[in-house]
Amino acid sequence: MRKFEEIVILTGAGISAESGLSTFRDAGGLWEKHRIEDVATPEAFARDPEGVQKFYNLRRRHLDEVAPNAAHRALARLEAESDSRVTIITQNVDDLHERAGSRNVLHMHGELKKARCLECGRASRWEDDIEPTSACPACGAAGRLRPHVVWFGEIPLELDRIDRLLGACDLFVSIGTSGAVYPAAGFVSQVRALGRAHTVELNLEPSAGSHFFHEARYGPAGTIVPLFVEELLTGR
Ligand code: BV8
Repeated sequence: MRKFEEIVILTGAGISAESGLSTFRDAGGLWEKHRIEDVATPEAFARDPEGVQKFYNLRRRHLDEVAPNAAHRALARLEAESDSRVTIITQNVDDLHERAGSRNVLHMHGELKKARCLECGRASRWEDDIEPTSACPACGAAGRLRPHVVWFGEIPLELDRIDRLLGACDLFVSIGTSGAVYPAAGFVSQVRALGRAHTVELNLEPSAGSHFFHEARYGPAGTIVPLFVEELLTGR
């Protein structure tokens, strides 16, 4: 394994599966009747704000009952011990990368533990349920808070910074994502088009974009990610 300078790691729901957080396939468990794309949308929030708030309140509460797994910890170890620059771009709205010790984390789809004010637009740290009467910590407006989460049809966060990271990386690793959701699913082909970076997929099974990767390893993230990180750090 050659020496890399700029490592960009894209993570999806699969990296948190062994921590006990549902991936989107079984998020249906919370919404057996709906597809996630139908309930995680601005239209769903306009139609049924209480229902959508409840979906996110349940998931935010559940975060306190789960812990990072060996895959999250391995990525934190890579950032701490490698002299390469390591950036995690996560599609996940959980806080498990941070709780494992990763510092350089970009949440392109937002975070369960933040609330965004429809009045002033500010996103504030938020640990509890968002209630109909909850007031914005920044401007005080009551009853105007939504989850700081990017829904289907909304533009992901920090796309300019992501573009720069993808343009500069010499190693792109995709972990635990089905490659079903854009623009995240298009990152690997964006990197390949530049012709510089080595690209690796670490997943339970081949994703929709597996053919774009130079290298792929399949198995549970909790097993294959620590092994991959060990190879990166020791060069063998
Ligand atoms: C946008 C926050 C415009 C919410 C999420 C038709 C064609 C192409 C695109 C579209 C289309 N129609 C609409 C679109 C656009 C749409 C989209 O892609 N739809 C899909 C469904 C077709 N995208 C959007 O709307 C995005 N916005 O396009 O704006 C734009 C874009 C750019 C520039 C200008 C304008 C916004 C999408 C964000 C939606 N919000 N999350 C919430 O969490 O509630 S998406 C949500 O699902 C996740 O964040 C994630 O991104 C996505 C997919 O989930 P994954 O993370 O991949 O998880 P999944 O369950 O799918 O897969 C799990 C994987 O893990 C599997 O592969 C499995 O094998 C593996 N696994 C399981 N266990 C393990 C494991 N791997 C390892 N170890 C294990 N133990």
